[in-house]
Amino acid sequence: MKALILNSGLGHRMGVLTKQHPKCMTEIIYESTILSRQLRQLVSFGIKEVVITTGYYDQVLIDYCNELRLPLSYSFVKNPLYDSTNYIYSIYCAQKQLEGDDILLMHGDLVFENMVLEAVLDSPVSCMAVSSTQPLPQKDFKAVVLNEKIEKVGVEYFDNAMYAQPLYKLLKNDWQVWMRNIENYCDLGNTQCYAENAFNEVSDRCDIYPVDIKDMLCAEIDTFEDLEKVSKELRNIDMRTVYMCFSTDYIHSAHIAIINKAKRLGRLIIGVLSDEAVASYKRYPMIPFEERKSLIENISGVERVVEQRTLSYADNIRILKPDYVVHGNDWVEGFQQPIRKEVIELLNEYGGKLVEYPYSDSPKYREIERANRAELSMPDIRRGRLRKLIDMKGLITAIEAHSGITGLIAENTKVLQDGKTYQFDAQWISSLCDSTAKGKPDIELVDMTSRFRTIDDIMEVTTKPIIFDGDTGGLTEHFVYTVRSLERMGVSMVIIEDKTGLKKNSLFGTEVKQTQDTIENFCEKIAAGKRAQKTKEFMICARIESLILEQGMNDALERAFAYVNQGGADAIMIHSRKKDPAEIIEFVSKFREKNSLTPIVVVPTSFNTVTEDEFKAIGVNVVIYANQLTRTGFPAMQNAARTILEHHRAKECDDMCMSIKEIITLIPEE
Ligand code: SPV
Ligand code: MG
Repeated sequence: MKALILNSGLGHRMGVLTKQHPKCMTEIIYESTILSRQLRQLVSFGIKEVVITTGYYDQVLIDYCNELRLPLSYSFVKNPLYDSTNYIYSIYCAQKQLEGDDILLMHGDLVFENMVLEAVLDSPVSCMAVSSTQPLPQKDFKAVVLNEKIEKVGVEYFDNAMYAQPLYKLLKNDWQVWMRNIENYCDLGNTQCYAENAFNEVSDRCDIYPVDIKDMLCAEIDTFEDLEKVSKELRNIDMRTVYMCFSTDYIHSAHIAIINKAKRLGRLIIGVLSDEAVASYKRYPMIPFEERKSLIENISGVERVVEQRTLSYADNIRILKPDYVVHGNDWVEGFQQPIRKEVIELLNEYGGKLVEYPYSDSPKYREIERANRAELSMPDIRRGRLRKLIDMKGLITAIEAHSGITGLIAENTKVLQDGKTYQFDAQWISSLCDSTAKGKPDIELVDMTSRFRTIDDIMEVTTKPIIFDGDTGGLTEHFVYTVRSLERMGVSMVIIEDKTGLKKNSLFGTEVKQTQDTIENFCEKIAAGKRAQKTKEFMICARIESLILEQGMNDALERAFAYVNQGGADAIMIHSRKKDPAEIIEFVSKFREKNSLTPIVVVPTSFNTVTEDEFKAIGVNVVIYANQLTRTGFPAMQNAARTILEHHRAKECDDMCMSIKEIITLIPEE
């Protein structure tokens, strides 16, 4: 595509302003002239070749273009008869330079906003800028539209006519038809009319369609009044702001492409999603907020970068009141639909606009994302992430997983609520659920080799950190090996409970005989585990069973402080099987009076009325949903099995089943 700018004319009506240079060199805003602004616009749309017809002060014009030092290749074509012919003859002079290419044709005194140029250039067919909302001018061009095509262009038409401006995109074939008739005109000495007169005769073969620019700026500068009016409008246009938001931690060509489009609309402000919002919406960010922010700050044309703390744009839109919000059209459907709806509603409140560009979902970018996820699943990267998430969010959640598929549910389940996204931060490999899945009781019967196999199955298909239920940790001499194995596998935390002998599930409480370890022994077990570990990040959490075994609050607290201060535990878990959360709340507040830093873990299976926010408010850091997938999944299976037996066929079971399509989408393809 080549641009053709017609600049041969005298521009008489501009008086002194065109005494020493052609009209296109008139300053229109700050240090921009009509021409320099047009040329910069062309550069920003990726146009590289420009044909400029000259005449009046031609050398001044050529020197000026060269001094602008823009990445454009110019062909200057002088119309030697510039003072006695119209631009039809200038085009005729440039016919060689205009052969064989699509042409973007504009008059040299035309000023338009970028959205106009974008609409024209985006047209898949030849087109002309017209407006359905601007009044018909008395003297200037109007276009007659018939059967959706432009039939005639001229100053004299009023019926079926629209406001029109000499800005065209002309595909090669259409241009050739028009050009041939321009040649016919000039060969016959018909050089004082508009080039459009030649078009009007061949419009049945030269298919130009109207592009409606409505109220956007696209105007010729013929007089001082035009200059004043358009300059003022441009000042307003230049003040417009554009807002976009990025969650990405790497920049690829599609990001640059959409940024380039967005910055044409105005001063570009980019929101960078906070680490917490990225982790909740997508996955753990590969690089932290500050680095992502500076990455974006250093992209040319980005004027300002601000933090966006939720997936919802609401807060930033209310503060910044951007004229435009730019986004890919991928959010028209799917998960982000409500976010988009909210953006539109907020923009409507003050007349802002949402501009959407086609989303580029190239396999190349999906490959990068896959590589990032693969990295997050690696042991060394995964292990330390639990601690980072606790530091980042204050409170994190984990859900039980006991197989690859339950791991995928923990990994991929996401909910959008009130402009925020929620997903689980980590996975809990419960002894109860792991044993149950194997049809065994929860009494440390399933050996470590088998438990590690479960971890491996889950790790193979997920990226989220893993908290391992280590039961009592077994003998200290065995526990040290367990620690090293878990660490090597990439597990982030092991939780061991302070019981000895034949351990039973805590939810039996005192209904079965269970023995609590001594403080000294248990501290030594923790300390041995800490000495054995090879990395800084691996965490050993001491689980206190005093409330389960009805040993009282003081015992629980004494043990908690000893396990942390003497044993060196990285976290503590306090457990209770009461429905009433009172003893948990009391424990947490008393522990926090003396220790504000050590993470506290809770498993609210019984005391399940407390919300995550309430736990966070009292100082809890990790909430584990320890068995809900098992307790919902297996009854559903029992029910299905019973239904088939009752009906002697599977039809009645169908409504209870997930479709094959759904089950397939649960499992991502590699
Ligand atoms: C488990 O999930 O195996 C636990 C938590 O240890 S609880 O069942 O509540 O004891
Ligand atoms: Mg357990």
